[in-house]
Amino acid sequence: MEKLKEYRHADGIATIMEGLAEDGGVIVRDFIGSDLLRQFNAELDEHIHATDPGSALEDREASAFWGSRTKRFTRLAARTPSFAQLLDHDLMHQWAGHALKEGYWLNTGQAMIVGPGEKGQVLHRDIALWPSFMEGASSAPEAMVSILLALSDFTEEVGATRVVPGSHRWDDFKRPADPDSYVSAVMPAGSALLYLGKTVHGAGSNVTANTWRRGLHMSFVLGWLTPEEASTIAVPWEIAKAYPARVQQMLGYVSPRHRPDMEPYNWLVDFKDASLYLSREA
Ligand SMILES: O=C(O)CCC(=O)C(=O)O
Ligand SMILES: [Fe+2]
Repeated sequence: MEKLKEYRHADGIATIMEGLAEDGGVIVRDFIGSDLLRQFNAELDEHIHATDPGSALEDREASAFWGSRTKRFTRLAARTPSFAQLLDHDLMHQWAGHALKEGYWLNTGQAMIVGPGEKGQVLHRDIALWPSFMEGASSAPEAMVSILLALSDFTEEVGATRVVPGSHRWDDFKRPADPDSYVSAVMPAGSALLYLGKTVHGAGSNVTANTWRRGLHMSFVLGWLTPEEASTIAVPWEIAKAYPARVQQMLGYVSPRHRPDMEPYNWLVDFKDASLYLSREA
């Protein structure tokens, strides 16, 4: 396989999910429109400038994962209103609604800005954040849906994300991936790589002299799993209260439900939906 399957936003989620079931990762062109793309990049500029490349963590393994010439930061819904728009993306919610039937919320939103000279990231599965799901391998329930949004053109040279097609269907997730078995998600800005938590992937190497690759990761996870990012702490209610209800729910200001028509069972305040407590405070 030389290229990932490519769809357009207008193809609809049912068709896109067929490709995802097969390969574990597909490209959707025009995932966001040109206005949002421009606005997003403008809002991110100051934060990219203010962030140093390299890991915030001392741990060597973490540094190898994070890279030394990559800028990463989170708290995106507090820093960029554009991210709140992305959190409300209909196609993303159609997908999450099908894949994560017991309810879902935001796992994390991260800017991943790969700089010149960065080496290829170690290939990995994001679902490794919840070790029991690695044990269950392909037979574990679907727990996570992710995108890597291209905010600048993703070429082989700037470090387009690498994907190992079909790796979500392996029955042993301890089996190491052949380092050359990947396909690069080459795509123009505004497109997104859609991939599963079980799919082996990693950032590519940036061999350019001075071109930064602007990528943005957003993932949703089952509502009964603890997300990577503590969104209710990262994004104060003073900011979140202006956002639509679905965005507030992604951030944890509305309690996740096992089904939309059910009362929530977890992430409660006084046994009730967290949002009721907030409205009482108001
Ligand atoms: O930046 C990329 O292309 C992928 C990064 C990634 O997979 C991660 O940090 O988990
Ligand atoms: Fe990853």
